[in-house]
Amino acid sequence: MRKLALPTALLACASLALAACGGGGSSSTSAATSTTSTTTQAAGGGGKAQTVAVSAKSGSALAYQQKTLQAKAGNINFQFANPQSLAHNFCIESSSGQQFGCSGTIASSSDSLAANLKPGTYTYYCNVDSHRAAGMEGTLTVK
Ligand SMILES: [Cu+2]
Repeated sequence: MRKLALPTALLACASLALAACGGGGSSSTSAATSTTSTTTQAAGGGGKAQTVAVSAKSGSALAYQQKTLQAKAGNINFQFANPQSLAHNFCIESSSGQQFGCSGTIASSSDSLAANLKPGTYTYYCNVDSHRAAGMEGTLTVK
């Protein structure tokens, strides 16, 4: 009996969906019909993070090469390149002033800043000294 039982079980497994035999982990069979799930607003529905390139102007201008940037809502990886020997960075704030961080302050190099952004209009700027006031900023539109 025992010798037969095991192969039979294996056969049964093989003929069924693999998940039915191997898994068994998700014990979410509690049929709770009363609770309404509120987890449908999970963040990052977009999947992979997109990459948006931005750079400081060459030369010594206190400005970015791009006056505007566009991105899709979700996880965004901003790749900031600074060809200047003068240090700059790349920071983001929302139209209401919420800060989303800055890249490293770098010279003759590049760095990245990751942010999860909702649709809206944002400002990106360099927070080194008075660079922003001098015009080192731009508008980021997230759709
Ligand atoms: Cu700067």
